Amino acid sequence: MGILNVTPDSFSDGGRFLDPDVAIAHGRSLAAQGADLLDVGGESTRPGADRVAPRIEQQRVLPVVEVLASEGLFVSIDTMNAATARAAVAAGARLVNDVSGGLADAEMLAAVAESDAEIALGHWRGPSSEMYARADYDDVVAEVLGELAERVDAAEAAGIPRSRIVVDPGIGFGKRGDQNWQVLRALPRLAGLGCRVLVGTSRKRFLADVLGADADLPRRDLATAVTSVLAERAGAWAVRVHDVPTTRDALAVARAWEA
Ligand code: PMM
Repeated sequence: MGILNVTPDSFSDGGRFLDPDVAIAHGRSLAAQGADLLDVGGESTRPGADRVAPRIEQQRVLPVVEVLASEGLFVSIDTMNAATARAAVAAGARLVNDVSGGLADAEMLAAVAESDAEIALGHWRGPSSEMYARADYDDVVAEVLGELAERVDAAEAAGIPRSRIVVDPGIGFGKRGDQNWQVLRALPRLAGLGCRVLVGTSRKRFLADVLGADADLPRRDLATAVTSVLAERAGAWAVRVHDVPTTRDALAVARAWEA
């Protein structure tokens, strides 16, 4: 899954793709580099970020979703707003990627249920402005698995069959350094929920904790490729990355080893 952030303030690529034509060109290029899905988002979820009005979010993402979907590309919409999800699905998005797992907007699960879109439910403990304050766990793995299982149950109860549900452990969302590694080590257990698994480590701070805070983007992208290969080995269905070629290369090498 290639990341297409149409935002002024995402933490590694904010402002680069705010112009719709530039965003569309970048989406095409991610697809040409081997991304099977394009994840279009109009609201930054970086730590400390403020919420964006759905109207502004939609102005950013809808023209991009519409063009890329009309070209036959698999587009997902990264949003916590039901109204944006509905509008993006109408514009051709096939997956709603909600990092809040349907918690941020009470209408979200119903909005997806009434469409034939898929939904990715992220593990989340509150908005970016407060997520680290809530990173308090006795057993991070058990709590993440339990809370995600509740979100899957809620989605099913709203009328979305498990075959249309993807789960995501929400790396960096309400989790500090080592808690992220504990959750990643437990990915096979997450797959045990019976849904496809999506993992997003791309360029995140817990990688810089390993590499050193001065690690530049190429080094973070290499680290992302390593974690993405390990996630695939642990059963992930998709990995969400900024730099598609590096992760594609790493996956090809890992597959050659196994073949
Ligand atoms: N991370 C970010 C945004 N959206 N969606 C999913 N499903 N999983 C993630 O881990 C995730 C996400 C934050 O990263 P960005 O600001 O670099 O896009």
